[in-house]
Amino acid sequence: MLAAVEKAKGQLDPTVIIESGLAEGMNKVGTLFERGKLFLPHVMMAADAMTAGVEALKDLVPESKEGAKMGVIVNGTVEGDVHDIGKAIVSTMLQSAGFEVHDIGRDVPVRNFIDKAKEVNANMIGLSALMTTTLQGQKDVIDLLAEEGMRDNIKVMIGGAPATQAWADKIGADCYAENASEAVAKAKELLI
Ligand code: B12
Repeated sequence: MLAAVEKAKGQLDPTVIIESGLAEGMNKVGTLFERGKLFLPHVMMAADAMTAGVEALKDLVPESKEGAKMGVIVNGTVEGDVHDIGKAIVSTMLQSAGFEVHDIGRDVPVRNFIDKAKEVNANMIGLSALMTTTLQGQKDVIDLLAEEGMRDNIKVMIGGAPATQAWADKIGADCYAENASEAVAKAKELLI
């Protein structure tokens, strides 16, 4: 897989390799897993390959010097949820679009999103959740932001396979994005 990434490196834009190559492959593995054709070890191997692929391309994704001017975004996967492949792609794409991105990882406690946002003076928080059971964590962060009196100053963008526009409306998020390209477009809409 890394050989394929190396081969594609010189010919395609790194964001295209990530979205149309690596993410597509991961989605296929997910579908086959759901149909019972592949098992957890296969998914884990694919996830490792995907992470290594994104890592190998990271240096090619330009880091913008304009970042702080376009907006500061704290991005993470909510508490109880270890899925971080899609979230990492979103972070990389936002960064390449020119935002200053602070990726705070996965299984992130509610409070840590707020603390990091304060620390870096964030304009937006991105919340990823890949399981129906962890979606609630997105609402918890929004509720705590309101409690801390920070809700008016910080936009919230949610994503992850079980998230929807209807869920975003229900919990009062500012936007929902289905994939990384849409996340970039919506962040631009809200922050620039
Ligand atoms: C890979 C994977 C894993 C890997 C994760 C590795 C990693 N480092 O992330 C491993 C093997 C560790 C794993 C573990 C588990 N998994 Co899993 N996993 C998957 C799988 C197959 C693919 C997810 C993925 O990476 N997709 C590829 C990426 C590129 O897509 P994506 O994540 O959707 O991200 C895109 C968009 O959603 C969006 N996006 C994502 N985040 C964000 C954030 C923002 C702000 C925005 C705007 C957009 C956005 O943009 C991304 C890029 O386009 C899914 C199945 C699926 N079809 O989703 C199951 C799935 C999510 N897992 C599932 C489960 C149940 C588990 C486990 C509980 C399994 C177990 N029994 O132990 C554990 C979870 C433990 C925990 N506490 O979290 C279930 C969840 C079911 C549910 N209730 O909703 C799924 C749906 C599989 C299934 N059908 O059963 N898993």
